[in-house]
Amino acid sequence: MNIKKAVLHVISMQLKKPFSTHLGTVSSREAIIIELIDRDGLSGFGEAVAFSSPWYTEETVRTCYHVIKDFLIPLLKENPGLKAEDAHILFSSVRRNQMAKAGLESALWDLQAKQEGTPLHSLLGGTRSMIGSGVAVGAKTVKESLLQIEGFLQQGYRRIKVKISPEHDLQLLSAIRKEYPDIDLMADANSAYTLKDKDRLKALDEFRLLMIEQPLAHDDIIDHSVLQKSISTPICLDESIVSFRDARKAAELGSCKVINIKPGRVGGLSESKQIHDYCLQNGIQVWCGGMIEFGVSRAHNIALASLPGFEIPGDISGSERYWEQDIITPGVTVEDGFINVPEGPGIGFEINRRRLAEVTLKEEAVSLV
Ligand code: OSB
Ligand code: MG
Repeated sequence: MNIKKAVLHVISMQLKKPFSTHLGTVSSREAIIIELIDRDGLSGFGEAVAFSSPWYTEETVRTCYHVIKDFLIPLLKENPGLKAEDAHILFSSVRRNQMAKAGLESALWDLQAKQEGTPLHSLLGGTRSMIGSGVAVGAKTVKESLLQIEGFLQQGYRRIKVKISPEHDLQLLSAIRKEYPDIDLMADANSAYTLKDKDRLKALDEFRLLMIEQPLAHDDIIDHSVLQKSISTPICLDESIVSFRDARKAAELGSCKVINIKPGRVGGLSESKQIHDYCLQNGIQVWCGGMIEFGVSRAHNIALASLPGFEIPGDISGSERYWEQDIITPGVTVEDGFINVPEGPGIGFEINRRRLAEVTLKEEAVSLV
């Protein structure tokens, strides 16, 4: 790919409003923007979506930085002829560290698409020109949740997701259903329950949720298979699926009917596509999850969600959902609940260099020649 150098931009931005789950609250977001520059001066961009602390997965911004700089970039340097579609095979000599791998792999995909003068969605096999957009609410009280839901529905979002835990699930969901009996609604538990809560989870069937996301432990697929047999709400797995192999096993065990695909969590776009293809053939629904990310990762998610299996609106909201000003220009916009898949080369959005500089904490260039 003729890559001359990599630049790691560590950035930080305040969220417009804090986002809460039962695990904690995110008020500001750090990330690494990975830029790969080729000999012709083209730049490909990726985003490592790990958080500052390991609350959602074991990775952090610092572990990603270390793994990308000290292990993955050296692999790239040794393999100058690498194609984006083969990067995940090359990176498999490093165990786990999915978000680090996905960040660098996504920059390779963007660069390769730009070198070929083609949009990323075409390179991935996308078939949609627009994708449905859903939004996740992370408010602390029922009142605040209802207020935010009203605002998001007015903005046209097509599917609402709320965070639940045993402390407020019935109260929150009954308040929402009272106000909005017919909206497409789902709940994400981020592992707030155990199998002991089976009856409580069974009671949620009455709310006609599209699905319940990750009710049980973050690393479980066995108990989920037991639970799925006793509730009618479809189970969607998020944290439990960190690879194609996990997806296959969960499907075979009947642990879920839906998988939330996040490229960061599964190690990149190739792995995401593999999970997508398998699920499409095996009757598992998929949708694209979110990581409170910046525009670079949002753009990669949009390209991925243009694949045929992504029929359920994902957690791909507009840039203004979280940010006063995103680092891409124009920002991602949602019109009538849909996002247009851009037709420009690569991710199809430009980097706003002024904004990037404004939010940069640290920048380091690494030579690949
Ligand atoms: O569990 O899907 C999740 C945000 C951060 C980490 C994990 C999750 C989430 C969300 C919101 O639910 C996704 C978004 O709006 O980007
Ligand atoms: Mg989730």
